[in-house]
Amino acid sequence: MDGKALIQALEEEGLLSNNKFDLVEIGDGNINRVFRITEQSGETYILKCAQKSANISSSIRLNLNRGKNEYAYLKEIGHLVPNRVPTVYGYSNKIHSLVMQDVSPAYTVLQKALLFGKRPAFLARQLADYVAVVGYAFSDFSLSSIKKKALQTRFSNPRLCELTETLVFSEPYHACKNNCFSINSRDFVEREIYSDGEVALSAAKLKYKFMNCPQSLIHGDLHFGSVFVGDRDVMVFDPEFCFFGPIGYDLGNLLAHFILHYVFSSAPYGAEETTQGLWLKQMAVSMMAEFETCFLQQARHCTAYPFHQDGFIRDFLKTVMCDTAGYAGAECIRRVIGLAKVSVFEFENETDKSRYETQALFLGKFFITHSEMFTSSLAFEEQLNKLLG
Ligand code: SR1
Ligand code: MG
Repeated sequence: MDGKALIQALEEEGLLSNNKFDLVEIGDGNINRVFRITEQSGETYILKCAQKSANISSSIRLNLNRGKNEYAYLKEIGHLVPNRVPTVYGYSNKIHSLVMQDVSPAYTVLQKALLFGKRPAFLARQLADYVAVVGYAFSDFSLSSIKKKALQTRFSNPRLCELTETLVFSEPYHACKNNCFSINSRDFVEREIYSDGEVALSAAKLKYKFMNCPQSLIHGDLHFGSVFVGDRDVMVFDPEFCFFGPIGYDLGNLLAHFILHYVFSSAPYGAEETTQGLWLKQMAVSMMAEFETCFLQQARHCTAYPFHQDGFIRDFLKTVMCDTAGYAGAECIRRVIGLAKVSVFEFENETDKSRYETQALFLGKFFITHSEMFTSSLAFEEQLNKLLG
């Protein structure tokens, strides 16, 4: 569909008023097309259009109505934490598109901001609070059983969950046509990932839990390309992979991207830790501590008998922490080996690229195979200090 047809469809559905618009494609996402609509008044909106096949690979076929989940998630979260997600104005069934708030230029995508050396002091705290508040609000600590089951049905997202199951937990662990990395990393990948039985077993456990653990409503793809950062706060966007799953999947994704940025920041300098690297490590450590604190604070007011017991809540939290370690490791591994890289990481030569890849894989492997040791934020602090730098 061309720009004119898109605008016409939105006008017919009452999602845009009869005005003059300009439409420019701005997206470079893996799956959807993204446009900026500018009204004559200068007011701008974002239009996110789903298509049948993914931009990154035409052989990946997806459901066209996936934006409906994203719309419903943004509405729910918008009520819970109003300034943490962009406002969504409507969903078009005709063109399978969302119309939402344009937060630029006040906000930029976190992964780019970090590469430009930005160090927002509030980052760890706000990200941790986001996951803790959403994770708690949609869990059995907070919702009635009936309401939670209804939401689970509402947010069942089978095709995008299946995509994650394949791209994150299956393909990176065996030689497969979608996998791609530096030729210099080949021996390492074959020896340390493809042929290691312990790695395969850990991947199986993480995948099974991802498929069978509806703890709460999760974003489902919470990497640094799904977070905007402004001068005072962050906003989370792009929740089309949302569903009821393990809370540690979201927190683990965030942790993985702190780790990947850490490794990237020091890759050209060998093992030397940079100032940016040190800051990223500290952020990762404080995110874990803040998550623990924020979750426990909310749980103090829990009245859902018998889940309200301190011992039960602390046990639950331990499990979330271990899951976080496992999913952080899995995210590090898939972004190096599998389809859908962290595209902003660029290397001038194969030696730097392979140094980055193997270090990220070493860490990813450690996290997935030792996840049970990460029972508290203190354990994360100890291990991150040992493993990084
Ligand atoms: C077909 S590519 C899909 C990937 O892009 C998204 O950002 C998710 O990470 C997903 O795994
Ligand atoms: Mg995305």
